[in-house]
Amino acid sequence: MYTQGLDSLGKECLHSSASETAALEARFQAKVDADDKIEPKDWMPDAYRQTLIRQISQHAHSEIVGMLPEGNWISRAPSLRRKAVLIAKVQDEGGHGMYLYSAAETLGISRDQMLEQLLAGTAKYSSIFNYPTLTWADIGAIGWLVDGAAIMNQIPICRCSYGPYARAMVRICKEESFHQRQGFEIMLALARGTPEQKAMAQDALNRWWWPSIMMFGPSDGDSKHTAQSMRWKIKRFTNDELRQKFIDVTAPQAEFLGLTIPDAQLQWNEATQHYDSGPIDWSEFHSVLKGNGPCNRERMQARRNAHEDGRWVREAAAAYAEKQKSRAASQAA
Ligand code: BYC
Repeated sequence: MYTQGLDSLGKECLHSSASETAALEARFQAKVDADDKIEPKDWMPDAYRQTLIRQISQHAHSEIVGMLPEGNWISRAPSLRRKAVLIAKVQDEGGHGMYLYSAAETLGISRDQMLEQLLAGTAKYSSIFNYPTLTWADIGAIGWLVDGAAIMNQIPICRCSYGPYARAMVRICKEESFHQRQGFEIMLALARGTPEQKAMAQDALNRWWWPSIMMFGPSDGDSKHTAQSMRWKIKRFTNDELRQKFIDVTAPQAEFLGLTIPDAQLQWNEATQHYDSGPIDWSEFHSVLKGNGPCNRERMQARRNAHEDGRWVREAAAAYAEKQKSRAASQAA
């Protein structure tokens, strides 16, 4: 739907001289600097378009792949209430993926192309979803930490320079905030439960803490896209700034739960008014990105199977649309 009417994309500068392109670029950057939104039919540098396609499609894939670790627990949620809430949450993630694919389509890529890239393994999705959900407490930890990290990263994207992405993020963030609270509430129930339940909550925190910290991406010195994305106001904060904000809000929450964050160097620093924390094991992050995390293969196989299982639905929908089209054509004749 969104790709309709994009035929004019880039035509403006197709035959333009270097000086005309420079003028277009200057006008574009002035608009970004003034905090105006860039809309699909506006002229934009190709690198800006490609950066957005990369980031938004990776984000969409993350939402869809992110349904898998939690979906794993729908049939084993400990009560009907927990089951209903979890179903709603997983369904929300599917919806987020759909808004984000639609936002990316406004840039001139089709959903089929994005899915092909995911299934071929050429598009990334968040490292965090390559970890297993071993106990019910993991569902609490995902909501509390993973959705908590997601909100920290995504609230600033509501002010992203690209209009369709920014607007999609407003609704997504409202839902993410509910997700974070449901996770924290699961953790609170476990932390105030039996010693076994509290131990389960602590074990989940032990396993999810560092992957959640890594979710924010490489540290600023190693982040190849941050500087340009900040100039374009696609990103409003660097990876390290967001990571620090997350640690600062989450550490007191762990204390409230009576749980211990697995970082011996985590300590409030009165001088900086931030928490100091220990070093991140970047070798683990890079290994997960290369496809060698605990669940990378399983996640990709699940997506490929889902795509194959849905083939008959796509074919039936296409055949039905074709039938409607020829019926309308014969009636018009
Ligand atoms: N995992 O230069 P950098 C969710 C890649 S959904 C994998 O800093 P950038 C949720 C990065 O793509 C969570 N790859 O990049 C869903 C780049 O590779 P390429 C997803 C990562 O783009 C369901 C390279 O490393 N959130 O929360 O400036 C249930 C260099 O990095 C990761 C989003 O997608 C990673 N963690 O910054 C619950 C938010 N980190 O493309 C929750 C939108 C980095 O050059 N995305 N890479 O091959 C962003 O804000 C940014 O894209 C990132 C990375 C901060 C993630």
